[in-house]
Amino acid sequence: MAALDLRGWIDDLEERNDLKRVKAEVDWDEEIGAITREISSQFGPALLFENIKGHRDTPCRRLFTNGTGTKERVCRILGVSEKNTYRELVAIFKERFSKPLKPVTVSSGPVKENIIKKDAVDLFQFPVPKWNPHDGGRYIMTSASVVTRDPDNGVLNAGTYRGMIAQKNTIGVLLAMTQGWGKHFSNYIKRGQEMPVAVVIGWDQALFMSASTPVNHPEYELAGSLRGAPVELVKCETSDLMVPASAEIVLEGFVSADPKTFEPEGPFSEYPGYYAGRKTPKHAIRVECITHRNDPIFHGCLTGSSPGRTNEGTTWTPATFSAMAWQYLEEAGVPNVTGVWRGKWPELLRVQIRKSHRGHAQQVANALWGCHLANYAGKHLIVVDDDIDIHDWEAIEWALCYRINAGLGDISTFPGTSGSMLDPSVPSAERDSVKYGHGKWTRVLLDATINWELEPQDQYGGNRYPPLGTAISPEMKETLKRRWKEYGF
Ligand SMILES: Cc1cc2nc3c(=O)[nH]c(=O)nc-3n(C[C@H](O)[C@H](O)[C@H](O)COP(=O)(O)O)c2cc1C
Ligand SMILES: [Mn+2]
Repeated sequence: MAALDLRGWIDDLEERNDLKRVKAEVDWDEEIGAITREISSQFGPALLFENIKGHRDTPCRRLFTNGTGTKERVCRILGVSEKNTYRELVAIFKERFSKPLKPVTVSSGPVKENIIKKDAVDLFQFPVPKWNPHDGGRYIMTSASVVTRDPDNGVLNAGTYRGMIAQKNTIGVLLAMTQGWGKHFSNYIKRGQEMPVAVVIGWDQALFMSASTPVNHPEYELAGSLRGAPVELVKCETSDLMVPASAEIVLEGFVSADPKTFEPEGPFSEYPGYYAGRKTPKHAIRVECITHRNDPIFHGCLTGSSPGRTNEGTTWTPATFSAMAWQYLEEAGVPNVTGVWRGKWPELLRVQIRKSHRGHAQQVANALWGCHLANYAGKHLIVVDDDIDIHDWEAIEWALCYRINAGLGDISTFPGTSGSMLDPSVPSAERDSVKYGHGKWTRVLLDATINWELEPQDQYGGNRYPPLGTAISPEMKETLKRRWKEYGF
């Protein structure tokens, strides 16, 4: 059974000896981030820091991180066997993401135990790390779920978006107009209104997972589906937004489109494994109210991974993104998709198809590049036939070598598309969230399926490709089996 809130999850981890309470005094300034980076890269335990410099007497004293840092923990959150492979986890996420579970409303909950308003709001009371040496400041929004409501149709969205403390009541954020809250923001701008937001810090990890995945249903409904129990929500104090009743901390605030309200944000160690963004004025959340549990636990996470280095999201974002990409392809009507896999970084997606028509791989590219998942994924797309194992890089490499002929149109590029603001291969002037709404990518399709312009050949039994030259005939296999010892092996 999945844990129902952050404390339930911490108890579960502790029972299984999968939690480390760090009682030594640690500094929020780089030290927490460095310890977490080491432990996370070793796929070590979840961490609860209990003695943070300067925070022994603040209302919030403790910080939890790395809660999703192993595949086994991810399985546990889903309530499935820890032995599941990533291929199986993609199928499990795909199934859960297709079955949204409506949240329920309750009148109150522990998140309302403390209510802090207006001038009493002071974000520096939370043990927020400066996670990495060159971060622009203390990033309070890393694993937080940012809740907004579409003013046109009332639907709630929850997304994981980064945000850095600017003043005691303001947070500079990276607001991409292509993301869930960006779409809502453009509807508030149209009405000339500020956008109410609620930042949920510390709850069931199922919400962290659904809010960090470009899903196609409201995240609360999918968090409910992932954990197998509906999310219980209470109303905010300053807006009609809804938040989990047993969340640790909720920051309620507003975002304005007026550049006079902007605050400095960036840089931050980002998912590509590089710092991204310059310290420039960006949209800001003006926090007007904080509600929190008694003795609240702050929740944050590292981001960024490079070869040999990881963060907790690396254990599940490949599976959640693959599951969603597969689902979007099915919704778009692309037939015979037999596998999807994303590795550590979202830029490269691999899709396996049972090819049924010329242009099938191009259809995959069109559908993926046009869906919500493409905002931060699929700059490069590799499509292979169903005899190539997409979880096996050697098999992919072989397909890239012998099933691609650029001269026959197997490589296509699509310039001028919207894409990640955080990709260092794009000139920084081209990825200004305030000016352009998002970044800019030239996308590439590597169609590594057998090209159907190649005519079937009689000499190959009517196939387009020759037989595998490394195969041994069944008759000879029998002979070898019979004589193997005789050969002296
Ligand atoms: C730790 C972490 C930080 C993230 N920060 C941002 C961010 O600052 N801006 C952004 O647009 N997406 C960010 N993302 C990616 C989004 O969470 C992801 O695209 C998700 O789909 C957003 O929800 P939405 O689809 O409802 O917009 C982050 C993801 C993670 C795991
Ligand atoms: Mn969304």
